[in-house]
Amino acid sequence: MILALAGGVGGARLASGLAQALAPGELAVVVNVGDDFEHLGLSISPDLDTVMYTLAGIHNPETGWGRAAESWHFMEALAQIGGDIWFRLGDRDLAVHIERTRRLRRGDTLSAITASFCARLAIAHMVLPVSDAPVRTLVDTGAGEFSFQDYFVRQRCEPTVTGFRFEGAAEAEPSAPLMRLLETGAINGVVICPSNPWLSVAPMLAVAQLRAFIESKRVPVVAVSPIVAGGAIKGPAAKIMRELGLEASVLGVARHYGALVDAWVMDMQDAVLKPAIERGGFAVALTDTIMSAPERSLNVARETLSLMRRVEVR
Ligand code: FO1
Repeated sequence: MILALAGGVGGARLASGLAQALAPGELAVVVNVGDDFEHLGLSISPDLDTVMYTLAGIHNPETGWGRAAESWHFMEALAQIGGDIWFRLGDRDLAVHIERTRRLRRGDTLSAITASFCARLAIAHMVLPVSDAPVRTLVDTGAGEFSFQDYFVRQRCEPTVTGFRFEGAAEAEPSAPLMRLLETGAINGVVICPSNPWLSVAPMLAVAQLRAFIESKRVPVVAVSPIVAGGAIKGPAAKIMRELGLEASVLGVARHYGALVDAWVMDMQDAVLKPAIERGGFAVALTDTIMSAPERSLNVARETLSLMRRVEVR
């Protein structure tokens, strides 16, 4: 079984490629919960929903988040009566937040709720929140500390980032189904998806048992670069790197993950950086990593799995 660590849009796209390449039972997608928050009395899990909608083929391809064929009557009616509309919840999407909130209140775990939704949406692979207990990303900036969605959506990632905190991570354990996978030796390899290393992957690696499993080097770890030609495909990864004084390139990301990763899938546009990555001791595959269509996601997934097999036999 392959364990794929995924955050938002980039993670969901590679997860959908891996889901096409692997048989049911061969893939578990571990998803960031650092973006989760309570809003309008509802429990919102944006990255879980992005992965779930993408794997079910009902995602909004323009925004990357939310559902396709969405309508916005709720938001319009909320605006009319002076409600909070900075975070947009579509009518269909709302059903998931309302039902998740109801089940959490009656005591179901986030992992059980996610499994149940995924089964109803005919998703054949496992989708696992990294933890059932809350982990909340807080962003330190020159303008003060923001909760994740406040920084990301309300402030449009404009404040200059100086650091991060993952509240709850020190106490959080892997969710029960993830713990079972880590303990049973079912995992043959780990894929770090091209999700934001600081905002999406770091909150997952802050869960000690998951990090320890990856660090134990029992299985090969392959990462797909979220930075192509000095920029992020989507989102603020390159901006954050520059603000933290790091080089916004695949090389900068490789230095950030260091020995946690064994091999890199990087974009052909960055071919000049391949020798520098290899000098760091990493195996490298060059391919077109822009996953703008399902067949492109499948190609990146196949390259990733084939690189993983090469690393395994080293
Ligand atoms: N991102 C935005 O930039 N603006 C929004 O209004 C917004 C609403 C939203 C609703 C449901 C959901 O699951 C995700 C939503 N996102 C929105 C994305 C969310 O902020 C994610 O945390 C980021 O995409 C990071 O992965």
